[in-house]
Amino acid sequence: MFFMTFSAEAARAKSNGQPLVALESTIITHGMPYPQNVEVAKQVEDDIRAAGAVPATIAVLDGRLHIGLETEQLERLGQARGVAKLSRADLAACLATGGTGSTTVAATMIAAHHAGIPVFATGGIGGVHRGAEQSFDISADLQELAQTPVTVVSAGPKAILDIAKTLEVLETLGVPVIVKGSDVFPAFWSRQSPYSAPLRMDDATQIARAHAVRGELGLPGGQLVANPIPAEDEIPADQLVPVIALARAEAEEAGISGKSVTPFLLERIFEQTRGASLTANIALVRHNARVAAEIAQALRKLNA
Ligand code: PSU
Ligand code: MN
Repeated sequence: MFFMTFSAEAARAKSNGQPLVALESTIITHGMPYPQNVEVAKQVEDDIRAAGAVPATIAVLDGRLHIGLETEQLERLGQARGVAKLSRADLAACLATGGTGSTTVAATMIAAHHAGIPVFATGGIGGVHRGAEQSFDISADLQELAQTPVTVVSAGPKAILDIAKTLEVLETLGVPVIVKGSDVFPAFWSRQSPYSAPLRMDDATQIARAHAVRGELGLPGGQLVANPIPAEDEIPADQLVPVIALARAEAEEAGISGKSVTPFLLERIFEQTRGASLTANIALVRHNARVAAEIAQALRKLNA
């Protein structure tokens, strides 16, 4: 496609028929501070390689949709200031006007699907914000899961969101929410939320098969995999309650709205936990990358 560029590694993987795993870039530009963001992005790519798949970090640079970033492109994006945060609504506009932006879960799913990559690893997805009954703030990520056939491996939504409402909307939209290896729905930094797993699967092959069966049935949309953070890395949910409450109060005070809400809350939580949230975040993204690599390989075998 005239606006799409594959990295050398991703292009090679495509032509060799190797399994690829897509990675988003908003986590790099708006989700973690520099320089940890770049270190983590590289580490996660290495984790995917070590697990037998090929990483493709997705971003828009100077009007081109990159499927896989070269090291210097990743480093430049990680240090850039004022980069656009792209979702379904603004991805095409950014490409058309020669802009630069990082891709959210929604935009990364669109790009991955166009590039023929059915599996994508991230940390947390966007969802229904608390107070959405007033603000109407519901992430476009949820609609995207309902219409684009990509399996997204996350650690569940952060407790900055309304988890119960997020699960309700996903159910309404017909998105399969699969918890890997647990009967309890996880909440990002914590292994447990008060909610039970809508679906449970214990291995990557089952998840890959479910993805394939949906395709065979002609069902649109993808799957959300919620992969609980490893026990040794989790932060108990009660420790985060006051931190999240403060961050939300600050956001309200400062009149933050629209796509600035999620980055604002994430930054305040990182600051207030003095890096503890960041350490846990890194561990869970790496864990998700390994699981996504397994699913990508299982899908490859099914389609062989
Ligand atoms: N949640 C996180 N970390 C993130 C994001 C969400 O725990 O980095 C990012 C993802 O890119 C997600 C986006 O797609 O924020 C959702 O933003 P919004 O709520 O504005 O839709
Ligand atoms: Mn929003």
